[in-house]
Amino acid sequence: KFLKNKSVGIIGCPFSGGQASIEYIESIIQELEWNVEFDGHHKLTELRPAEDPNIGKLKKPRYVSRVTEAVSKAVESHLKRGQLALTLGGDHSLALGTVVGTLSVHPEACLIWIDAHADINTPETTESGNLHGCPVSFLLGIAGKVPGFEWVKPFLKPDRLVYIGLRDVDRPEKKILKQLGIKAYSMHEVDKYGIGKVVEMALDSVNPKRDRPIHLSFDVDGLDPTVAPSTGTPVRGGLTFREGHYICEAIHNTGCLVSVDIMEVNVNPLLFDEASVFETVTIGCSLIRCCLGETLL
Ligand code: 4U7
Ligand code: MN
Ligand code: MN
Ligand code: MN
Repeated sequence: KFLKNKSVGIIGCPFSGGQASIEYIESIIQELEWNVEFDGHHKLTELRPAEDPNIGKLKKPRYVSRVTEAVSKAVESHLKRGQLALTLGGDHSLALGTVVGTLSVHPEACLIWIDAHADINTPETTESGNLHGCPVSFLLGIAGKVPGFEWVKPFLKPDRLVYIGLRDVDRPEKKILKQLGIKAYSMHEVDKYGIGKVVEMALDSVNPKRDRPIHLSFDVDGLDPTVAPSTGTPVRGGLTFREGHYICEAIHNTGCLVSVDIMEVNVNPLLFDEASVFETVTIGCSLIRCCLGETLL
């Protein structure tokens, strides 16, 4: 509905150890007869400032703000050319950039966030100071003023955001979700209703007429660690292999998908063994295929 042709622009974001094996992904997508534009991994480490002291509790604020701003421009440029924007990460703070990029081209877009975590801590509520736990608060405009992040606009409306897969939400995050009335389907609802019903309810809440562009931000830790082990903050009791794929298939079927993030895939051999990395990269690739319309039959 919103894309010009079967063309996908890949934005490779090796940031904080997150990388992805692009050659593999490219060949998968070509099998699907999508035209692939991949302009190489973005040289994000070059953006690291010489000095980057904490701002309040926030760690590496300047680095993150520069990287995410660059990523927002990359997403914007692919979308403006009518391509689907596919961002491979990397730290989930990158979604601050990808979502701003999507909203700047499609202000009507809604955001579907698949994650074990809500990533909605503010600079005040975060305990870890890690910005990958905060991107949603910046997107909603509730983060307050943090130097370097002035470029983060337009803001996302709370009723355009829905979560699936939550199971490790910090207490202050729960308060924010309640206060803003944000729709969230935790693993409890996935158990209770089944993934089919949950995805339908999620779409009904942010995209009732299926006429709004969709940005899907998929943190692989939304999946159970048994199927996506190489990720920094795994939490037991996650989405199964099929539940993850079903989400991508159903969202593809709306015809509204314009932008996809596959995030928190960590390929650092010092942190994870080869088999874990391979398994996680492989499931990432297969989620992408579903987002692009691969069907079982
Ligand atoms: B991810 C956490 F405290 N909430 O803020 C935090 F539990 O992008 C985790 O979803 C954040 O992987 C996880 O640091 C960020 C923590
Ligand atoms: Mn690009
Ligand atoms: Mn996340
Ligand atoms: Mn997470």
